[in-house]
Amino acid sequence: MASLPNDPIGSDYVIDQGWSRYNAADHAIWRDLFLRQSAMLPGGACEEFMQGLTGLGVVADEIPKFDDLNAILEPATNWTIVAVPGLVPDDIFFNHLANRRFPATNWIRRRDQMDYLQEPDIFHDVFGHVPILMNPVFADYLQAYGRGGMKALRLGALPLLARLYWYTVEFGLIKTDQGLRIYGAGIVSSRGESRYCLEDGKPARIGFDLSRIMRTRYRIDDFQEVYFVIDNFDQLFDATAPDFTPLYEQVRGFPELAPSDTVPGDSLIKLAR
Ligand code: HBI
Ligand code: FE
Repeated sequence: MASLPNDPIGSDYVIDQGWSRYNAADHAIWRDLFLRQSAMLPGGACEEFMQGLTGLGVVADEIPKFDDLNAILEPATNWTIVAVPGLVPDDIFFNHLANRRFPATNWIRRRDQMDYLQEPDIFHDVFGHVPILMNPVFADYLQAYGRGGMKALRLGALPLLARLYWYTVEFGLIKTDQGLRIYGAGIVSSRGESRYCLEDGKPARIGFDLSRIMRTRYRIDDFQEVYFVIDNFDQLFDATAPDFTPLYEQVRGFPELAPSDTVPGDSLIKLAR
């Protein structure tokens, strides 16, 4: 079906990045965000993220052009970045992921939003999410998540599946021989939380457990009170490969957990001191 003549977006919400419309102030905001987050990356972000960032050639100088990123990303893992105007409806979002397209917001935050903003902007989406898509296993995981999302919508299970996205794609930690490292985009793009999640004694860090994650509410207005830690990306992909239909039923039979709750069976990970 053809889109309406006055519909500038299209049914998939994809727009042109409009790179030439960024001004010097926009590029300067990108640069300042990039520089302060880069300072945290050594000893903070996981190796897969670092390799992705370097491999993509994302730098401080200016807001990246999606076409340039795609020229590297697509041959690497068959993902592409498409520009969208902001949050898109769930079904649209999942359809993009299921087709290995990452919808990235095309606008950048204002100076007074350097530390916090409620919606994703291009810095969160490109600096936070895209580098890890250079990793083949994570790339397959995010596609599987998109397929699972379309199914969860049909089953009325989106709130449960959204917790998996939150506690992995956005706020995931990974165990390495050098200690805990970050792979979640929400952390890696946040100045405060990138230190807090690895160093602060307050939040719990719990070994990855799919049904435990689906029972756990999350907060969007403050640093997390719990992080879930994977051993490696294969664990993430393998755990989420099966059909979730019976799991949703099982999880609905258990009480929900607050982010601050711990329960018997949690594998609590202590910080090395
Ligand atoms: N749209 N652009 C964009 N980015 C997201 O992360 C996003 C979205 N729409 C819906 C959505 N996320 C949620 O469905 C998931 O986080 C579960
Ligand atoms: Fe995000």
